Amino acid sequence: MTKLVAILMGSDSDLELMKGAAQVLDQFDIGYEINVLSAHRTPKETTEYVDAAPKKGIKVIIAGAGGAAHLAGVCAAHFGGPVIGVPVESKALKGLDSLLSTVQMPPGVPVATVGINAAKNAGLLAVKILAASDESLSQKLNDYMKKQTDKVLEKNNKLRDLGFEKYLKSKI
Ligand code: RP5
Repeated sequence: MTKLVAILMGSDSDLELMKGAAQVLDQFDIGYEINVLSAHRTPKETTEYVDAAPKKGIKVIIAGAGGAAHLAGVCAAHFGGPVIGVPVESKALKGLDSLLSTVQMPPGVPVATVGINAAKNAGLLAVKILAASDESLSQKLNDYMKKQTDKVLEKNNKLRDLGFEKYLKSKI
């Protein structure tokens, strides 16, 4: 399977969260590589990896890091394609540091930043980017979105039928 997405993270401590992006890509049968590479602890290896990515066929990079989270920014500085940044929740500042470090890029070097810990959304955003030039993937995405809508409408019907008290009890 061609690997179209690179998932990077600053530490293996990010993996439990970042696997959410991989799981979404699995759902859509999109090939990916997954690596621990840090903007600060492995700067040389990180830039070498990102520089080599286009030749391997990588179209989108998802980069998750916490604290002084510069990984997505470094990727965006070296990669011509879209970079999606995942700010990973930090202990000291609950991820606000990660969010600001990831999202506040200088003009000319964009990082599409998702919410704190929103690895699943990063995966979905990668799918959407790839679906823009892939009709069959676009169809799969439409089906996925429709299922999501149907689930909410089903819950709403149940809420209307039962009333809120019975509905909440039925969820326990
Ligand atoms: C960042 O520092 C990583 O992305 C991680 O979120 C955070 C803590 O890393 P570890 O000390 O757990 O390796 O670089």
